[in-house]
Amino acid sequence: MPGNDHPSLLMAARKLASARRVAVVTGAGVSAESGIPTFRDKSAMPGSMQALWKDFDPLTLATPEAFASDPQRVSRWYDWRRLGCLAAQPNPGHLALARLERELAARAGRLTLITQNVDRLHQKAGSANVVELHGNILAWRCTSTGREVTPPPEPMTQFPPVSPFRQGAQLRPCVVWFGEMLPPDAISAADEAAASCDVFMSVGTSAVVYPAAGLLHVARAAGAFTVEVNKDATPATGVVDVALQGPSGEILPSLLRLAFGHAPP
Ligand code: BV8
Repeated sequence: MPGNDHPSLLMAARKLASARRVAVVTGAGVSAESGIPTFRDKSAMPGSMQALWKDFDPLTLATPEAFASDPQRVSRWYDWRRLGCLAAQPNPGHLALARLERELAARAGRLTLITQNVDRLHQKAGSANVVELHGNILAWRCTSTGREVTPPPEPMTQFPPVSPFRQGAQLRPCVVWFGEMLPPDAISAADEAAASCDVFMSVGTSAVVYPAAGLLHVARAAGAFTVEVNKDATPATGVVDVALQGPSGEILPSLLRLAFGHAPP
């Protein structure tokens, strides 16, 4: 991980300190230090949720076809993830992004936090201006009427869960599956933020899922200074102005300290 005097870290901090409009895209990596498994990172920490993850392939289960062919297996997988997200706590990376929103607001600036994650940990950390590109796992909706409900914070007892809104219908998680369109208001808000920011950051994402992965190119084309914070190299690493390699739970707090000083108590 780059040391605090690392030139790349210093340059990114300087750009953040003078920025007014910042757009950040986060992926599963930003929640990894909260114990929530990523999609493509197979390094399972024993005893964590990741240790159980090896039995499921997210890319085949996170699809409408999978739910249609095996609603019991898919809804069981999502309820298991939902309970893990409810129990998870924000890590220093989430908290640093919530601080960045406050620091920018204090300077008449604005942070747009665009997330691919469905765990709502950014909101739990205090971030307000969050754009959820892929929905959220805590709300579920009726497969017939589309009406939403938030199940209680305890294990579901029936798979797939039955809809309370229409006889014979089921409940599915309010997430965007592969092959499904993203919420139009979310993708337009994300596009607008990427096209009008001074600094764009890609944090904890393998940068392979579209259209989220395309936002970096929108920001670059618009002249933003671009930064990646990620444990491993990705297709974004060779594109950004500064690539900071390491855990976001360590790099983001360092970046904020260098840009804005120590967090107020
Ligand atoms: C759509 C919700 C119209 C469900 C998810 C254009 C080109 C190519 C393909 C397409 C395209 N347009 C559409 C597609 C198809 C597809 C797609 O992109 N496929 C990919 C796989 C090629 N996109 C879609 O289907 C989208 N829909 O565009 O509709 C359309 C449809 C079909 C055809 C054309 C147009 C819908 C995409 C949304 C899918 N739903 N999630 C759920 O959660 O179950 S995506 C899923 O992947 C999650 O949201 C996840 O967040 C997301 C991306 O993954 P990452 O977040 O990046 O997670 P990953 O594990 O991959 O990486 C984690 C990274 O963190 C790693 O790099 C690791 O090194 C790093 N890391 C780990 N620990 C740390 C860390 N970094 C820092 N600190 C740490 N501690």
